[in-house]
Amino acid sequence: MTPGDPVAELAGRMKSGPRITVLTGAGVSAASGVPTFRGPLGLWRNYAPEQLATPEAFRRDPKLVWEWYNWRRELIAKCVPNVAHTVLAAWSRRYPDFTLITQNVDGLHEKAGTINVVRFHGSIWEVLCWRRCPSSPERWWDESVPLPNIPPSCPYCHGLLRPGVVWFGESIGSSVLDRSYEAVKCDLFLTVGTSAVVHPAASLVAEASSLGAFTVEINPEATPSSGAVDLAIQGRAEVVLPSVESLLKNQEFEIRDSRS
Ligand code: BV8
Repeated sequence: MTPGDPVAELAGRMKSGPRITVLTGAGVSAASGVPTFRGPLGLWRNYAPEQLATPEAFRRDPKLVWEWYNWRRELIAKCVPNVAHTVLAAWSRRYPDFTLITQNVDGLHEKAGTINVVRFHGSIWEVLCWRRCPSSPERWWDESVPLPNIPPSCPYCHGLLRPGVVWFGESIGSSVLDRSYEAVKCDLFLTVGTSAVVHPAASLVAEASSLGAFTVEINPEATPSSGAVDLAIQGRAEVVLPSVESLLKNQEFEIRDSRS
């Protein structure tokens, strides 16, 4: 461990088996081939996500919005978790008090075997009736690729379906917020692969810090959080996370693996 090496510092803080909470964004899925929102590939037919991921856009043109989601579902269905996902999945099973809060809707953390995932913005693989018809469940899983019809119909009332994600201008689910605000009471808070511009997800780092967590950012670029965290590691998730893991492995320490 060279002194001043941020990767070694992070590994050093993990070896005691602290309470760990990780917040992830689109950057964690970049190596899997899922385009990030605000990167060069973030546009679809020249629309920015903020123009399509809203109830107003859906009300105005449900077909266009579903074409965007269908395109993303088809793309994501071909993607597999990358080593950043698999390292986080291993940590979720190794550390007794570990929570992963993801802004991503792609489901790759769950596909990698991560447990205790909080889906802060929902899932692209869930749907619900747009008008919440009384005979339909609150939401349900639908992995059909491509969608049989665009826009898809509710099988219970034959009205519109909507994607099971949180749109701009919509509130985060109360149980998701409760779990997240419980999880920020931790020793170590990592924010990985997020531009930290979407709230309230972006505020979780400051919340954790105010409660005494040591905060770490992993991102190849600076973000609005970079100046506020205790340790900013400039690098890609699929490089930094395995580097931390290999240091942890070489230090031959055992955390009570209560979840094997
Ligand atoms: C709400 C689901 C109450 C849909 C998404 C306070 C301040 C300012 C604004 C607001 C505020 N409070 C509320 C707002 C409004 C709004 C908001 O935040 N707007 C922003 C744009 C200014 N927030 C809301 O509306 C939220 N609701 O607050 O409810 C309310 C109600 C009414 C009115 C007001 C408030 C709901 C927001 C949820 C929106 N839904 N997604 C879908 O996916 O289709 S957000 C969308 O952005 C995705 O979920 C995404 O995860 C999220 C954040 O983006 P990132 O994940 O960070 O991705 P991005 O591309 O931006 O960045 C990628 C990063 O990765 C970069 O930093 C890059 O450097 C890095 N990277 C690249 N490669 C790698 C890498 N990192 C590591 N390794 C690599 N290899």
